[in-house]
Amino acid sequence: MHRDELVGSHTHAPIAAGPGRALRVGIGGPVGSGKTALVAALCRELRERLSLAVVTNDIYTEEDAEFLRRHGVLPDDRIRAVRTGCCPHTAIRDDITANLDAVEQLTALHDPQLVLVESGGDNLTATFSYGLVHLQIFVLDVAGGDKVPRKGGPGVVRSDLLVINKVDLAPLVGADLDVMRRDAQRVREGRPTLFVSLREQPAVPDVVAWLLGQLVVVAP
Ligand SMILES: Nc1nc2c(ncn2[C@@H]2O[C@H](COP(=O)(O)OP(=O)(O)OP(=O)(O)O)[C@@H](O)[C@H]2O)c(=O)[nH]1
Ligand SMILES: [Mg+2]
Repeated sequence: MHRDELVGSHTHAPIAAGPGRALRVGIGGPVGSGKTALVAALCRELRERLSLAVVTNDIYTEEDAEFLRRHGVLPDDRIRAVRTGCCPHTAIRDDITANLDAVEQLTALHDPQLVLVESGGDNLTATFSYGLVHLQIFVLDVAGGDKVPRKGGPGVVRSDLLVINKVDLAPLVGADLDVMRRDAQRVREGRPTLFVSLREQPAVPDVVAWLLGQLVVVAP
């Protein structure tokens, strides 16, 4: 069992989450890197401490929302799906109306303190509009190869937290985690990176700690 490993430190002041105002966190990254697995883990770890809601984005289906409901990570009505019908990044960056509607509906129903918005799986160019989220987590996986962090892109370089998932697969795919750590540190200039295995350590304690460090809950 390995421990999550933090490289760098966060630079944002905590965001106040209170009545009518949730901290909104975008979770983006390539197809299959573990975004939904991370959303599920965060819901399981935080649902007793915070009022939570989730918005998922898929191109043609509601697959991710259905997965989260099937696994009971939150009550069904705290999970909303947006069908983007086009490049996933369009709905989180260019025309964010459908996502904002989903957040608004969840806010009206539950007044959540934290809303996780999962992007559809995309490439290294995808980012969230800051009109939609306050903070962005970008999820890569080791199986994509140890070259990926140095390829850069806005998610890899400027996300508030880079999560490099599936470290359990590193020996199987011949990925050198030291190379990934060095490249991530270089391109991210001090922004934090966490190496995790959602398979081996689903509680991802350091991601949870990082996220809790980003918000101050304001009493009603
Ligand atoms: N070995 C291993 N597999 C993992 C890990 N995390 C997630 N997976 C698996 O990777 C696959 C993809 O995970 P998802 O969470 O669906 O990935 P995603 O980024 O949400 O995928 P899209 O939304 O389709 O882009 C699933 O089969 C997960 O079980 C991990 O740490 N190790
Ligand atoms: Mg997903």
